[in-house]
Amino acid sequence: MASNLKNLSDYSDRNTGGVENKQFGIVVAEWNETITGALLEGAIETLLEQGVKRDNIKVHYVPGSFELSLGAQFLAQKETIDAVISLGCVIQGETRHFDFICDAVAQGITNVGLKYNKPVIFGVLTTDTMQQALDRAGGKHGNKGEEAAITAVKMTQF
Ligand code: DLZ
Repeated sequence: MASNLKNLSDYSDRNTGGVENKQFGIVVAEWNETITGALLEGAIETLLEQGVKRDNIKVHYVPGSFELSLGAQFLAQKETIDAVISLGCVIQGETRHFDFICDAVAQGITNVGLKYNKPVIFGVLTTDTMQQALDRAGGKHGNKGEEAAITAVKMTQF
């Protein structure tokens, strides 16, 4: 599995430098908020560890992951924002909602990044079960919010 080979959380204790004056927008889905709250905590902690100033981290909430693309666009269009981190958690249910939401948010976030020529990071868990989500939100597979934050920092240094 790819995540066994490379886990971006491994970078979180290495200060990548050069981010003191960078501004990060974080858009967070309220759906599955236990999980997305943990992702948010991991992302903020990591940005601070990397040297980002707290005042330079703007957090905004949207109802569900489907709304992340538009939320990300609202942030990306601001000239002051250097990178956007999108955090959500979609858990497979009995209906096809999962497929539609996952496809839409992955495509939507990609489009926002390309449209505004800015990093827009996909920090969305797409899991079969709540346990798999917990495992990736501070559990045995780390915290994907931290990975999203590291990815954002690295992309601002491109
Ligand atoms: C409707 C819905 C469902 C069924 N499941 C999730 C989910 O697992 N994770 C998530 O973030 N959002 C879910 N939503 C809400 C949609 O993302 C969206 O907010 C609504 O369809 C309204 O557009």
